[in-house]
Amino acid sequence: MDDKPVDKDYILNELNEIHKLDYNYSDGRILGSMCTEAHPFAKEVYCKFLDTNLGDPGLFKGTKLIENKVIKSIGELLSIDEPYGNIVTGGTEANIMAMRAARNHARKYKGIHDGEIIVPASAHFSFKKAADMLNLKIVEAELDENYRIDINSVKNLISDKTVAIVAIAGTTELGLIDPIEEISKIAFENNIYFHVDAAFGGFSIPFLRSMGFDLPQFDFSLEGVCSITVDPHKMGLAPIPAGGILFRKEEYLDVMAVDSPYLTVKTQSTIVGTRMGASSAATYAIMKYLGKEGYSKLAEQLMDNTKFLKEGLEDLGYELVCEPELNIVAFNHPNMETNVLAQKLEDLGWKVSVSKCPVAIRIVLMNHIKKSHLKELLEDLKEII
Ligand code: 0PR
Repeated sequence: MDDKPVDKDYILNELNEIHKLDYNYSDGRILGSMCTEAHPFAKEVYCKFLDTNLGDPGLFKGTKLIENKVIKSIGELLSIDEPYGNIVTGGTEANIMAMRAARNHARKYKGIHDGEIIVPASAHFSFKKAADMLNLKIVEAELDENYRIDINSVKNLISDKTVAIVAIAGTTELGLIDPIEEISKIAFENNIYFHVDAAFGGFSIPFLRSMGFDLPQFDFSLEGVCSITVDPHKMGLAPIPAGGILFRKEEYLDVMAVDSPYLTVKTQSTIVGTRMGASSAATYAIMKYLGKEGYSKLAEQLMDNTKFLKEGLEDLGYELVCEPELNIVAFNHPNMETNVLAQKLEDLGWKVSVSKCPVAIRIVLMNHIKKSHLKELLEDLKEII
């Protein structure tokens, strides 16, 4: 640290220089991100609430009210009238909270102390962190030939130690939706906590479904679903950080509550103590500002771009890994190693992402990737093939 104060302009210049090392969403070259540039209005509201702290909600009663309202609005999208939950830092924290609720619930009501969680092979790595932190064992369910969780594999893995089953609505690598209705039935019949990770799909599937897209049910309308992760900072156009965790019942928050003696509230169920109210305010603002109409338009437009890319790739002779269900396209060259293709694209300035299961180039068609960028990408891919 400097001994003496430094001039603002000097600091800003220095920071601007360093900031230039970052890629910009607006260049349309970031192909593998589930985040995108937040809506300007959401950013404006975020700044207004920067100092609010939901770790001590008695001091920020207004902001706490906003968090409750956001959770209720998201709940409405997910077919539940009275959800319980929080706006957290992202999908990772949301998934950790869900696994903590499941573990504590099973410990309290079933006496399970060395719990297992059944998680599809396609699950995001946040479940590995959750299992490690919560001392749970991950039991990996196989995928079927279409890269969705295999229902029989889940059935076979259920044991006396199972504290949770997880399924995904919008997988990280391929954007696929697991057969959540079927898994919900199995979980319900076996009285096992069922968590749906809709970090990516939660802000698009409800809108696409109401527009007539043929997508399966994934939300609280299925009686086995106990909690859902849904991230405003992915498809919700809210600024980072903004994740969402919604629970069906208050008891799932209660089993995580610890005493918080000197605060304005007696207990706290979140993992984080001091936590941002700005994320709730910004999410509230953008959801209200865009409305169902705005999100539907966005989701539809991104699906349109997805179709455009998919068809362009097929016309050029590239091989798609699966039929895209949401706005992710994964593909390979007919006879070039994926990593070689990825390197060629990197050399041409594209920031690509390679999926592991199966190995493929994976493009997440977020709002910053416009049709003009896709046309340029297809031109480059034409040269390569
Ligand atoms: N659940 C699913 C289904 C996810 O895809 C992700 C993140 C998470 C949970 C965890 O969310 P947070 O990262 O908010 O904690 N999926 C992407 C990933 O980690 C997110 C991402 C975002 C990747 C931006 C790249 C990137 O540039 O792979």
